[in-house]
Amino acid sequence: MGLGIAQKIIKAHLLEGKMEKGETIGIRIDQTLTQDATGTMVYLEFMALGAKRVKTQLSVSYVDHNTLQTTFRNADDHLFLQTAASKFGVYFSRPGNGICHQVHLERFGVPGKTLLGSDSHTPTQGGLGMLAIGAGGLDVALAMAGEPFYLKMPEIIKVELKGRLQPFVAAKDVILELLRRLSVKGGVGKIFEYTGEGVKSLSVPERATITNMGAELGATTSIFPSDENTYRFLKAQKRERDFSPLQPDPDAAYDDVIEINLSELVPLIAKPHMPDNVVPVSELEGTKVHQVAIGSCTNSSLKDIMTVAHMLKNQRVHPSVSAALVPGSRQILKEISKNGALEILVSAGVRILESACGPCIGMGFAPPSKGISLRTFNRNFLGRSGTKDAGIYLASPETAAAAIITGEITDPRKLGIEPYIFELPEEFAIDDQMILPPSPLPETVEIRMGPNIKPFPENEPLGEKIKGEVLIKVKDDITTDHILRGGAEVLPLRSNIPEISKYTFSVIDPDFYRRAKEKGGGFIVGGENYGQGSSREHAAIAPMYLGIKAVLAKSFSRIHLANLVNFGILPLVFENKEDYDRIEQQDVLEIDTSGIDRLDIKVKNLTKNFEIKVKPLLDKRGIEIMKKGGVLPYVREKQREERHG
Ligand code: MIC
Ligand code: SF4
Repeated sequence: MGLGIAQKIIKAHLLEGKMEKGETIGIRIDQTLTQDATGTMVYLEFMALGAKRVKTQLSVSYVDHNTLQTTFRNADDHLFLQTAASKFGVYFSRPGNGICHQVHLERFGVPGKTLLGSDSHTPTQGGLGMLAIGAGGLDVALAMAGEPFYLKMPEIIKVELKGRLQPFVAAKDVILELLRRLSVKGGVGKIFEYTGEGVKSLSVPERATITNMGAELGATTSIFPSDENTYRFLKAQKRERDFSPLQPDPDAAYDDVIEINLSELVPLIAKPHMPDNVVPVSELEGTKVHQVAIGSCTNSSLKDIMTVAHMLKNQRVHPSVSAALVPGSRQILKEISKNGALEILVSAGVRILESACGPCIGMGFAPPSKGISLRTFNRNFLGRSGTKDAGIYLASPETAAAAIITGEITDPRKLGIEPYIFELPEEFAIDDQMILPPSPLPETVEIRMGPNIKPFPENEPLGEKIKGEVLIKVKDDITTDHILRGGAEVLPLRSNIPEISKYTFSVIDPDFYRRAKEKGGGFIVGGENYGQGSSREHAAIAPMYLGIKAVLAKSFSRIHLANLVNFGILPLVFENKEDYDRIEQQDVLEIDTSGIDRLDIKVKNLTKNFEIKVKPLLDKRGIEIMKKGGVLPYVREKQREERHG
């Protein structure tokens, strides 16, 4: 039986385990990527591992999430990241150079290689035919130190694309259609591999929009073949040497097949507060819009921005709309300043923001109270924009531009505008001066650590009997934004766990921190897909710091599950989902872990006097990690043993 693209890459990088669905495998990581909001922890962890220089082929540290520098904290983080990168052998993309995924696509992604990134949208590089996976910071630190990356061999889903997109229907609508069909849980434990005739009509940035937002399906990653379009894109980046073709074998076997006819798609939109709450734009036509934002790692490519500029030519921003545009990278900003698109956008009245994540992670441009904001982003979770009672809608740049003109949700096909045909430039405006190479003399580099950078706390080994209260019980699809939100108030505290832990669950339960402190820790009870969304390991570290010993849930998201294990928090799934209904906040539970080696964990609800049947989501390595109190002590001990033969 032949292999698909993902299997081919995994096979070529397999270090441990069998490439069989559900088996734990360890793969070699060629490249890593970090961003500032998760990156400070990654480099602190790298140091805690005793590592000196990265062992990957390439590692890049980006500053894109928090570039506001409202106080010394943020600027200190940047300086720490810059000096750490220089010392450890990591390229450093300075603030202002662009969003990590966009810049990586332009300058570093290579078909056929593996990439591990401390950001959930790392799969963006799947648009280039790379096997790119988002992970918690500690897993990225380990990969930088040369350790394999461990995951469960995912199912591989073939997405067969037929036909071609019609005018004003965009790549964004392809992934919104998948979200509509499959939901935010639909991709957990899966890789989506795109094939079929329709692939040829999609450029690399369009493919990257689709693989980027595959993260919202909960997928491990998404990947496209590497073909002539990939070559053309790399050539325009003067990187044709990085090209290699990659196609599935004709008889490749897949676990499932999904078919999408691109010709039949219509403009789609996700309603508040989940990316899978998708309906056709036509259903919401006439809804008044207060603000429109174009940008984020999903939709800030040159094509996206040129499309918007084309639609806004000789138009003006509707007086009741505030419109902002975030170019994905400095390269794109240079390109649109050269080709006249910037002039069109500014003339129309669009506000131009710095090339960074910006409003996508709540760093500025919050909507007004009860406002409606239409964004080309990938996430519309409650409160993420900075305004809890605002309604965030997600759509394509075409649909966003239509709303900028009319002031309301509008099907872009109805405006009578000529469709835009994007031509990839022969050569992009390449300029790498804001990417600093690492120092050739690392011993001379001093790492600068400002007062906001605190060493991260470590956990203790799991006790045999753990007693405590259920501190919070939450519903299905709780995101890491619910657990530990982003935004301008919280992001500067990412290097300071004692401080950031005060915001744990603050979006849904402002009293959580006080309770956790008062009770000296306890347990969390979750519904399905607990911890979906971002890769931020702070959503595990802060609860660990507050003494959370276990999370009982109906199911977990992949990255958050790995983060919980990495920090020694026991992940338990209910064997009978009805037991979820029988537990209440404040119930006292007792967990007996003495049978952990046999995966036999006993949980008693002492308040209601019944036994809760659970299954720990641990493989062999996971069991050992739990016994040591987290992956850091586990790896350190392994290294010690290796040194002593
Ligand atoms: C996000 O989109 O939620 C983020 C901010 O990029 C996160 C990373 C983080 O929390 O720092 C992600 O997607 O992993
Ligand atoms: Fe940045 Fe938003 Fe992309 Fe996350 S989703 S990397 S915050 S642009």
